[in-house]
Amino acid sequence: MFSVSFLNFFRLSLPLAGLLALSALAQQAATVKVEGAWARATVAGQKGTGAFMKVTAPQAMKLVGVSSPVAGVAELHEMKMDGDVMRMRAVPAIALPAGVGVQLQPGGHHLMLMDLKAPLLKDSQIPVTLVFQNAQGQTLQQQVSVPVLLGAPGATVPGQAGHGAAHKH
Ligand SMILES: [Cu+2]
Repeated sequence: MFSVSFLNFFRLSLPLAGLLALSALAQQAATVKVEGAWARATVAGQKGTGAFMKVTAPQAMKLVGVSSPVAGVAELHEMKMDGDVMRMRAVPAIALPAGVGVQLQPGGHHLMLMDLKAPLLKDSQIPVTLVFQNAQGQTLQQQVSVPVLLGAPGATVPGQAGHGAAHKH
């Protein structure tokens, strides 16, 4: 009797162990917190736009890539004042210190969606895949559904209202 029930237990526990291993992997790929994501709506003929969000990684890692099915090309960008001129350029990676919310925002680091296949319509949602590299060199991907808006949503990030007010353009 004991041997039969032990065998049944063994048969049941093997697939269960496999499922637990799979869910642990899935969780590892989804540990980065993304808040207040939005992409700027575009008009017909406009080929590029920016996407913005606050990204908080639980451990030090780097944002190393971005892609979206709505864009032929997607890059990590940085905006900087060069004398009196605001310039934008692609960067290979954006550092994410452990537990620190990094703002991707207009005027700073942002996600650039280019070669758009269709205008991004206000109040639609676009899928965006973020690619991270952790300290061990492993690549992790995370899918984000990003709302398309005309401008930054008001005070979506708690504690950042004053910051936003100080940076009106
Ligand atoms: Cu840009």
